Amino acid sequence: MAKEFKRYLVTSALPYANGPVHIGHLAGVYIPSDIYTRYLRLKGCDVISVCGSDEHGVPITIKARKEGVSPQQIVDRYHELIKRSFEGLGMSFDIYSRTSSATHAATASAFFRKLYDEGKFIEKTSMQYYDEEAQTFLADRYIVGTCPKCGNDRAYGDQCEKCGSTLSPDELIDPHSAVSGSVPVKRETKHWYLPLDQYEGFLREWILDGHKEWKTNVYGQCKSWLDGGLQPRAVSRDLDWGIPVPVEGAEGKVLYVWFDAPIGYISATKDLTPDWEKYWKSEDTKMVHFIGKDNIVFHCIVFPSMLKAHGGYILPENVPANEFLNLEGEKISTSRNWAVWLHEYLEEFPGKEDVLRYVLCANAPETKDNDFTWKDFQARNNNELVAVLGNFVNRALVLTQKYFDGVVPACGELTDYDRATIAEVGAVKASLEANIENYRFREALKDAMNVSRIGNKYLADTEPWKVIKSDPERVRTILNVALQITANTAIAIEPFMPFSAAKILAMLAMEKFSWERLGAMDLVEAGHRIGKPELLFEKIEDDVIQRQLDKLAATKAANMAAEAAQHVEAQKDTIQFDDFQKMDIRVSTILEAEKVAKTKKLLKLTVDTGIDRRVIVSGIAEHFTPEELVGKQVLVLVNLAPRDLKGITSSGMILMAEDASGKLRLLQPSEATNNGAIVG
Ligand code: B3M
Ligand code: ZN
Repeated sequence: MAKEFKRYLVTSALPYANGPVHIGHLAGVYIPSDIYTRYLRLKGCDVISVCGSDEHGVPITIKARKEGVSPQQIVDRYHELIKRSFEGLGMSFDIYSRTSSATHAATASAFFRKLYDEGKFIEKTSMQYYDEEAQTFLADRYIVGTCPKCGNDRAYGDQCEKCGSTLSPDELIDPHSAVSGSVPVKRETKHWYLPLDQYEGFLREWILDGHKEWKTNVYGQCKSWLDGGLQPRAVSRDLDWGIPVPVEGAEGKVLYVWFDAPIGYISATKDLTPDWEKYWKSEDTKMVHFIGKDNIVFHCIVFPSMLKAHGGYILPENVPANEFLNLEGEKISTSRNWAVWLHEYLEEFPGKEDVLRYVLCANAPETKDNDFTWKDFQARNNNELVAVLGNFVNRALVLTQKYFDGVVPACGELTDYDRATIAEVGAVKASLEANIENYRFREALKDAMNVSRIGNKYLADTEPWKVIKSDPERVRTILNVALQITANTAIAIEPFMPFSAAKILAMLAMEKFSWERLGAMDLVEAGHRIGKPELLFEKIEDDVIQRQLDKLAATKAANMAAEAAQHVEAQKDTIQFDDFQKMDIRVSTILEAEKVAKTKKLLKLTVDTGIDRRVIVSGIAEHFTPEELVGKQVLVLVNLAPRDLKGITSSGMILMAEDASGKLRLLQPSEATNNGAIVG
């Protein structure tokens, strides 16, 4: 039999405060954790949900350096932005804390100190990359080079984002400093290591034998880490941003961000309640970590080993990590701005918080990477939220207003069909619960939507708008049943779409129901007066979606140009002065320009070279219109051997520059110059 727990501790990965939150974070971590927490709360469980900003680590100092501000300014900015946008989306954390807090510094320091005092660390001196120009050690992302596994030339000292491999700085080919670009030297430095190899036996037993129920992607990753053999891991870094290593002789050293960040869950709980220990130290607590797949090793291997080494803490009961969400077929990327940012969505789609929550849950990358597309977003809104959920609730309420003046009619005798419908609604609860409790949120959402699907079908089949003429008594029963289903809908969707659930309750003029009432048919009493019906969802038109697609297209174009700019062609072989002297280049004026018939690219230009008037055929028709060329001065290589193009003899070549995006530019003298002037 499954173990019974008295309380729940839900944690959600602490977002790095070096940028805003995007839909990938939401679908992978925060939407599922919020659904789970809201469900448990509705059930009346003792549950707390903790989260906060991860404010240490190299990504933050790199961002600060790039912008020329302090790391503190960066984390202050993004902590506020993330916190506000989470609230905007209805994330119901009991606390959203931050790892730059005093509580956290004290908690993480004490944690480290206990392990240190008890001899749980290995102290090791090693040679590490050092940037002599910037006078700093190069931890993690400060060192960049070529990935030995996939050849990506922008891999980091801790990870290659292209192939996903975990790396150490020593594995990088052609390492260089991300700070100064210089080639680093090696210098001796001392660090503390957690000997993970000593925890292998414990981890094998706890995960491989004890948690076979974990999601296959999570279990599989743990198994492959364990089978690969664990190594001691450094828990300190040479950096000036972080929690100082609380040991004498450790100046200039801070705790590694992945050592302090998970302890952030503990400090957040401390900030939330003086009773924090009952959540962290009692075997009656079920702790669940919601994370993305790139965090599995830290939450399943490293943090549990830390907790075990410390002693006195519980371990997670489950770590339902998700895979990644892509955007329009491409990997979401913060640096390439390929994302839908939460704070922008909230601004651009006010009142549509639940639409995003719905789409991201319906599409969550639970077992494999998945794709978010704006077309799918639109289709799900229009065909599911508007056409099913919104339509049903609206019909039930509007018909009650229309036929009974907004007063809930009494239920008369039930037909077999009514009874079958009621039974169907009643069956939703068990399935919905099993799905949420087993972290199958997509399936759970389908169950929740089923309530209104059943209601919609019920109204379509019973046709109260027709029956009202012949049998108004029957319509009382039909609408009573429909209103009970409406109230059930509000319960079922609350964990997923809290704003819409609250709207339905407001329209019913009812208070929130407890989860246990799901399936009941006496939720709304006869004689109760309902409120004013409003539309729950509105259709999203094509132009709204097109604007988002245009925005992405602009991002893509900007990225392509930026990437091209980084690839300047290598210099050609050396030539002698004589070689150069052979080229006769003259200032000339374009007198006439016309397209060459039956070609896409060719223009026939008549130019005055100062020497003569001649014809030059140039493959630039896709870049310039004939009109914009006429009258322009250009540079012409006049002694290029003539050649025939489409039956026209071309005598010379107009010089142009091709920019990073492939656009052509004319080269012109800076001021008007006589034709025939020699360039050299
Ligand atoms: N800051 C999130 C990330 O990898 C990382 C999670 C910490 S959870 C303790 O984006
Ligand atoms: Zn790689």
